[in-house]
Amino acid sequence: MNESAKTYSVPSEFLEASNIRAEQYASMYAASLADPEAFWGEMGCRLDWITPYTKVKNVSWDKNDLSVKWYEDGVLNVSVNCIDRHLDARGDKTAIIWEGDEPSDSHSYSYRELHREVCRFANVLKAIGVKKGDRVTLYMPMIAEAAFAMLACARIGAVHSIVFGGFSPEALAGRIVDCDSTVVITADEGLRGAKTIPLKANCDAACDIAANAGKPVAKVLCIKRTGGDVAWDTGRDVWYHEAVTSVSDDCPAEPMNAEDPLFILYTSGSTGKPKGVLHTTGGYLVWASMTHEYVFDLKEEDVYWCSADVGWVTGHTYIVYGPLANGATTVMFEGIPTYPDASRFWRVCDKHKVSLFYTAPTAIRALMREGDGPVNATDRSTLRVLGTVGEPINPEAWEWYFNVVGGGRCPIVDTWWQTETGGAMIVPLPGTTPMKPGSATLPFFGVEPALVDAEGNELSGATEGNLIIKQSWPGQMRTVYGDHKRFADTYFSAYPGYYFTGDGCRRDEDGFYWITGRVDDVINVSGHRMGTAEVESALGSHAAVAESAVVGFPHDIKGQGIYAYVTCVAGLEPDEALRKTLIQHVRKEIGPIATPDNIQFASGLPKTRSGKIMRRILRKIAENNFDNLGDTSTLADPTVVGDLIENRLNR
Ligand code: 6R9
Repeated sequence: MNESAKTYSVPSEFLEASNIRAEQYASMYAASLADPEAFWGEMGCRLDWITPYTKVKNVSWDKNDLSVKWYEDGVLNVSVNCIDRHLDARGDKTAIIWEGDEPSDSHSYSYRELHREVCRFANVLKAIGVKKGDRVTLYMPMIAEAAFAMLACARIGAVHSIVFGGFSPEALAGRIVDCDSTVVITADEGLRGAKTIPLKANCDAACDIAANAGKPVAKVLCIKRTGGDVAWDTGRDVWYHEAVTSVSDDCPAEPMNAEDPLFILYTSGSTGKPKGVLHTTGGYLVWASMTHEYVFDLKEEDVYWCSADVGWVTGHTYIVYGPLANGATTVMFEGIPTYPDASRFWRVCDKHKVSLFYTAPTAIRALMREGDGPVNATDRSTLRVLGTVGEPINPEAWEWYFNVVGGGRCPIVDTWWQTETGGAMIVPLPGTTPMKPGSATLPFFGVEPALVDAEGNELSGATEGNLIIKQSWPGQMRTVYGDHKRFADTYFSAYPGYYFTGDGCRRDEDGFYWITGRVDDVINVSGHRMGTAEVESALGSHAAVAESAVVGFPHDIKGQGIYAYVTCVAGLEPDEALRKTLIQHVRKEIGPIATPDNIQFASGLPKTRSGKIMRRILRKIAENNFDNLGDTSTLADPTVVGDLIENRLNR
C-alpha cells in the first residue's frame, strides 16, 4: 500500500488561528540552514541572559575532536527563565496543575507559588550540602515536588539525574554510582492506578548496593506522599516536610554558563550499560522552549498536558522546561490512562480545560482497544492540538486519535526525537503542513536530516535508509557523562562528520519522513528504549543461564515486545518454574519495563562459525515468520534452527 497517498489537510478552523503558516515555515527553515549563526543568534534572545552571549555556535563533529558548544560565553539560570522572569506579567497565572492518581486529588500552583516552592526546595538542598556542580539523583513519583526538585537543582547549579520510578534498586544503584551522586531525592511511596510503589524501600536497597560499590550515598531526601511505613536511617535520611520548615522562601539563582551541565539522563543503547546523556543549560533551553511553542502552536491561554513521566526525556523537555520557559500552564499527571477507567485521560482534559495534549502511541492503542465509548462519554471541546511521541504511530491509531479523540478538529503532531536530541526534530508544525498518518513529516528549524546507505552514501529523492543529521542544533546532547569517547563512538563514527540517530527511515515523494524504527539492537517497548544487551546481561547473571539472546517482536499494544532465547547450563532441565524465576530475575535487575514477554528455552542458538549470534534469524522466528530465513549456510550448526522453530512461542 502506498501509505503516503493518505493525506489529511489541517482542519480549517485551526488553520485560521494558527501561529505560523506554510510559507513562513519554509522561509524560516531555509534561513535556519543557510545561516545558523544568524538564525540561532536571534532565537537565543527568547531567553533572559545575565550576561548576553557574543558567540553563537562552536561545533566540531570530527570524532577525534568532538566538541559541541552553543552560546558559550552567555550566562543565565534555567529556573529564572522558567519562573522569575514570568512573575511580573504572570505571577498569578497557573504554572503547574497537578492531577493525582485519584480523580478527587488535584492542586494548582501559580508562578508565584512555584517560585516560593522552588526557592524553598533549593534552600533545603543547600542545607543538606548540595553545591553547584554536584549530581543529585531523583527517584520520584509524578508529584509536583519532582518539578520543584528539578528546578531547585537548576537554581543552585546542581545537575539532576532522574531515574524512572519503575526501575529496580539495581538499576537505580548503577545510575547513582555512574555519576557519583551522593544525594538522592525520593518519596515514601509512589501511587499509580491505586497501586503503591515502594520507592523509599527501593532507594534503601540501592544505597546498600552503592555503598558496597564504594560509593556511599550521604543524604536521602524523602517526600511524604502516601504516609506508608518506611525504614529510616537517621544519619542519612531527611524528611522534606521537616527540613523545609526552617528555610527561607527566597533563594538567589546561581549564574550558570550556557555550557554548564543542566541534567544527566540515562538511556539505553545497543551495547553495554545505559549511557548518561548530558544536556547543558543555554542551547537546551532555547531548543526546549522554541520547539514547545512551535510544535503546539502555543497561545497564552492554553492549558497544556504531556502525559509522560519526568523519568523520561519527554517529561524533562515537555512537562517542565519547555512549557515553563514559555510561561505556559502545564499539567502533571500522577496516574495511568485506565484508572479508575478508560475515560480518565479525557475526563482530565475536561476537568482542566486542556487544549494541547501530548501522549504516546502505546497509550492510544491501549485506549483504542476499549472502543469509542469511554471517549464519547466526555466533552473534549477544549482540545486544539494532539501530539504523539516515543515510537512510530500506526495509521489506525493515528486515525482513531484524529477522528475519535479530536473529532477531526485537531491537528496531530507526530514528534520524532530522542533523549539525545533534547527536543523535537522531525514534526509537522500545525498549520504549516498537511499530515500523513504515520509520518513525522518535516524537519524543525535548524534540523538537516539525510538518509544514507550502509556505506554512508547519501541517498536522494524518495528512498529508504539510515537517518543521520548533518549539522548541529542547540538542543543536542554534549557528551556521555564521564565517557566522551563513547559519545564519539556511538554517534559520530558510523558516518564521519554526521550524527547517526540509530533509526531507519523512509522519505516519500513529497519529502516527508517516515521513521521505520531502530536499526540497532535497541527495542522500543511502549515507547521505552531497552537495549537487548541489557536484558541479556540481566538473564546471564542468573546461575541457570548459559547464554541468551534477546530480540524484539511486533506487539499490538506495546509496539514491540521482548522475546528471549535462553540456553541453560549443562545438566539443567528447564521448566515453567525456571521461566517464572528468570522473568522475576530480569524485573529485579532492571525493572518491570524489561519484563520478557516470552522466554524460549533452546538447546543452542544460531551462530556463525566465528561465534556471532545471528539475530536476524531469531527475530524472524520471534515474529512467527520463518518461511524466508535467508542464508543459513554460514551457521556453525544449522540444525538448531529447526529446533527453535518447532518450539517457538509466538504462533
Ligand atoms: C523522545 C523519545 C528515542 C527513539 C527514537 C525512535 C523512537 C521517538 C518517535 C519515534 C517514530 C516518533 N521514536 N519518537 N519513532 N516516530 N514520533 O522517545 O526519546 O526514549 O530516547 O527514544 O524512540 O526510535 O530513536 P527516547
